[in-house]
Amino acid sequence: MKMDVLALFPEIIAPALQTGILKRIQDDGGLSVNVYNLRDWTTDKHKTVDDYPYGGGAGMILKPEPIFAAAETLNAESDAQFIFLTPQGIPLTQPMVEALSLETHLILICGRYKGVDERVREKIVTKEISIGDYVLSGGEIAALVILDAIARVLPGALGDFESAHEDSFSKDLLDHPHYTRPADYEGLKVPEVLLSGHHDNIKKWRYVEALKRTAQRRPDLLKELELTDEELAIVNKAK
Ligand code: 9D3
Repeated sequence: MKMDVLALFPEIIAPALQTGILKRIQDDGGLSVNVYNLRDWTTDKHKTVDDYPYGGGAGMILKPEPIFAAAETLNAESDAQFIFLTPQGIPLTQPMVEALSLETHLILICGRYKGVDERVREKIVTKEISIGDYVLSGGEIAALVILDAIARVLPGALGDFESAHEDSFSKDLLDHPHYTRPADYEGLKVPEVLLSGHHDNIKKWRYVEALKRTAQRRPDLLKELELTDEELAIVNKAK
């Protein structure tokens, strides 16, 4: 998979590509990322990327020319998906991340200021994505969120153990609690069942805790699941 990122502040994104899974998957050849400064596609001596909105009003608008010029260069093979990061986009979900991870070439366009000239949306953009209902100062951090989320689902990113051994039935629930040593930290004890070595009981305990936690914090997630009477009893008690 190839990803190009067009941004006014590429320095927000670049260092994160040099660490963790994002670095490893690039080193292993599973992902190729390039971050570009939109200013590099300007042609005037002041490297102008924005201008005042027609019709008036506060705030600046990203000019179409540098974005069209960058798009032409970066999409020489004409097979890329152009993703515009914007608060008006479809809210990002894990199924969207998984679908995007199957693409061969993504070009992420990061907005800044008030937005982008509408003709960019009409002629170039194939998908508009938001990362949630809060206001950022630009699309760079949203692009990084998408890069990170995609990188970790690419083949080879996690190592087979973690991905293959994730319990399939608990994947739509919040995580159960986790503990590590010591078994007694200043009187705070790890639940006995986890020390018992009884794997069926441990599995059951973890599932019940995940259900309870999901019922308390994210009841919306449970609406998607078909729960048994036993599971419903756990959920109703947790509320
Ligand atoms: C006046 C209306 N504002 C929208 C709430 C204008 C505006 C604010 C912030 C336009 C752009 C931005 C910058 N945000 C992004 O570029 C952005 C974003 C976000 O703010 N929240 C969630 N996802 C994203 S993706 C890109």
